[in-house]
Formats: sequence, structure tokens, C-alpha cells
Amino acid sequence: MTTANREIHLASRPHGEPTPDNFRLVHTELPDPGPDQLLVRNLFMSVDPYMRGRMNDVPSYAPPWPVNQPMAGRAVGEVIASKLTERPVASLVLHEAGWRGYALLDRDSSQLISPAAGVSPSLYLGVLGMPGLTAYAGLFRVAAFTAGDTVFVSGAAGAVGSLVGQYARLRGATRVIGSAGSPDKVRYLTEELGFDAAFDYHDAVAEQLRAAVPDGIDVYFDNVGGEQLEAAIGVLNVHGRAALCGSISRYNAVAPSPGPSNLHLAVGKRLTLRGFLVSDHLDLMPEMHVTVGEWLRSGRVHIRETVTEGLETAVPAFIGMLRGENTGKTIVRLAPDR
Ligand code: NAP
Ligand code: FER
Repeated sequence: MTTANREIHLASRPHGEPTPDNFRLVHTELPDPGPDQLLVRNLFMSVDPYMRGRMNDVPSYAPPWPVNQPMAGRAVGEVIASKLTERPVASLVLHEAGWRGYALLDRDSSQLISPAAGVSPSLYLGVLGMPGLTAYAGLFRVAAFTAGDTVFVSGAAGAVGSLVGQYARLRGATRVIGSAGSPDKVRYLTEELGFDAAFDYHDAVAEQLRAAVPDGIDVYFDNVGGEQLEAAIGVLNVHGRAALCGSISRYNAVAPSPGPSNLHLAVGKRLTLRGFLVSDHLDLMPEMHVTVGEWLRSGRVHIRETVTEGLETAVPAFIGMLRGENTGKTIVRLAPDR
């Protein structure tokens, strides 16, 4: 027997912002699982900013996606046929074969997950997965947050940023400030997530940030780079730390952009500006699950997902996420019954 499948391939490499014609929906057939293989039906797939980098043919920590091949990305699937005893039918697995309806996996390419009762498996793509660990490791290890710090996070209404701000408050920040791309998101930060202040970065970034932090900041969690990084360097206190997590304001850029014009301030203020990859901090995953699992259970961390339905919405969801159409984690539901 075979299983009819649909997969999204990279059709061409974008110049600037990705467009729908950079992608192609392809119909394929999957064979039944061979020895030690399992067949999964994908329930949820993730679209993430780093995928924009994988569309480019340039050397990077993550190799470029090949053209005319299915794209990779995290997904949660339900095992529907298995020749591997450790992955029985009906179990749930986290894996890298997103952007498709079904996938053939083996032991090494799949990880069993057991969501607690009432926990959506999609959380393993967000707060309990890669973005969640990014927030946790970036704040507590990379930026060396300690109670009493004042924290500024950009991209604050997104998957990573929304967690950073909440984790800082829960661990005793003096003040937490966030920036985001719309008045609705700014309200979400202050009214639902408990940020002390927030602003829309489309207008007068340096002035708004300065007004929000009269005593400066000790930690900057940088999701966006560019103008906001420069503004943050301007208000960082002596011995301040910045965790350089991402530079999404530059991901669609077609020409190099100048660095922060005030980098010299790092000398006198003895700043630490430290880039990091979540994959270097996987040792924190168990601790993160214990700590954040308890925060979620007790209702002290709020999460939001922006969910679209069906594989045909994956490309618009990805392009929309890069444009800021999401709040919280962007998820594509692939199985209408979950
Ligand atoms: P996300 O924040 O959920 O979604 C991306 C957000 O970026 C959009 O919602 C949009 O929100 C914002 N954005 C788009 N263009 C922008 C611009 N020009 N200036 C400022 N903001 C802009 O995505 P995420 O998954 O949480 O990722 C956030 C950042 O973390 C990204 O930079 C990503 O690459 C990085 N990251 C790094 C690691 C690592 O290991 N270093 C791991 C995961 C993620 P607005 O409406 O606010 O514009
Ligand atoms: C990883 C390391 C980094 C990874 C994702 C990232 C999916 C994301 C980086 C970014 O968004 O800048 O292993 O796995």
C-alpha cells in the first residue's frame, strides 16, 4: 500500500520578502514503513523566522534548503503505522519533517512526546519546544538575568519575546518593557502579559524606549536587531548584557546594513553583547520543562497561538509571520480533528 501525501517544496529562492511563487505544493506517494520505520500523520507544524535564512543560498549555521525538495521544519505527528516497537501506533512524536501531511521517520529522526492531559501537542512547537527554550536559555543563561534587573525585549508579542517578558517578571525583574509592531500588540503586552510598559516600534524608537526606562536597562533580549539594538545600547546600564537572539528586521534585506552607530558605548559601559543559538543550550530543556510546566499549570504564564488550518495555509502563515500578522506562536494545524 501507499499513502497519498502533499508536501511543500522550495520552488525558488526569494529576493527580499518571500512570495507564494517561491513555494510549490507537490503530490507524492509514501510507501508503508520498512524495518524500524514509522509513518506519521502530521497534526501541527511550525513556521519560524529562521526558515527565511534557510531559503538563501549562503553559508550559515543551518544549511540552505535545496530547491525542488520538501522543506524541513518542526512538526508533531501521530504514529499511524509502525515497525518500531518504541514508537507504537497512536503515540505522538516531535520531528523535523514538517511542511507535509505525512512523513516516514525512524528512531533517530523522531522523539516521543507525552503531553499532559489537556495540553495541546502544538505547545511542543512553542513554549515547551525550541522557541520556549530560546526564551529560557537566552534570558537566564546568555543574558545572566538576576532578580532586580530591568529588562527590555523586542519582538515582545511573538513566540519567544512573549515568554521572555513573562519569565523576567516571574523571576523578580524590577521592570519589564517590550516593543511590538501594532497598538493591539502593545495592549496585549501591558494588559494581558503584565509588562510594565510597551511601545510600537514604528515610531521614534529611541525616544519611546528612553521614556519607558528612566533608570536604564540591565538586560536587552534582542529579537530584531537594527534600530532597536542601537536604541537598547543607548540605554543599557554599566555592566548591562544583551542576548542577541535574532535580527528579524534584516531577514529580508537585500543589501548589508550598517551596524549600531553607538557600539563604542559598549566600552565605557563594559557591556556584554552575546549571540547564541538555542541548539547550544539543549541541556536546559529538562529544567525548562519542570519550571515552565509548573508556571503553565498554575496559570502564571499566558500563551497565545496564531493558528491557521490546513497545509495550504502554511505558506501564507509563514509570510504573514515575517510581516507580524501573528501574536504568540505561529502554528499550522494539519489535522482538522486535533
Ligand atoms: P515571532 O516573534 O513569533 O514572529 C516574528 C515577529 O517578528 C513578527 O510577529 C513581527 O512582529 C516581528 N517583526 C517582523 N519584522 C520586523 C521588523 N522589521 N522589526 C521588528 N520586528 C519585526 O518569532 P519567534 O519565533 O518568536 O522568533 C523571534 C526571534 O528570535 C527571531 O529573530 C528569530 O530568528 C529568533 N530566534 C532565535 C533563536 C536562536 O537560537 N538564536 C531561536 C529561535 C528564534 P511585530 O508585529 O512586532 O513586527
Ligand atoms: C536551531 C538553532 C537555531 C534551530 C533553530 C534556530 C530549528 C533558530 C535560530 C533563529 O531563529 O535565529 O537548532 O532549530
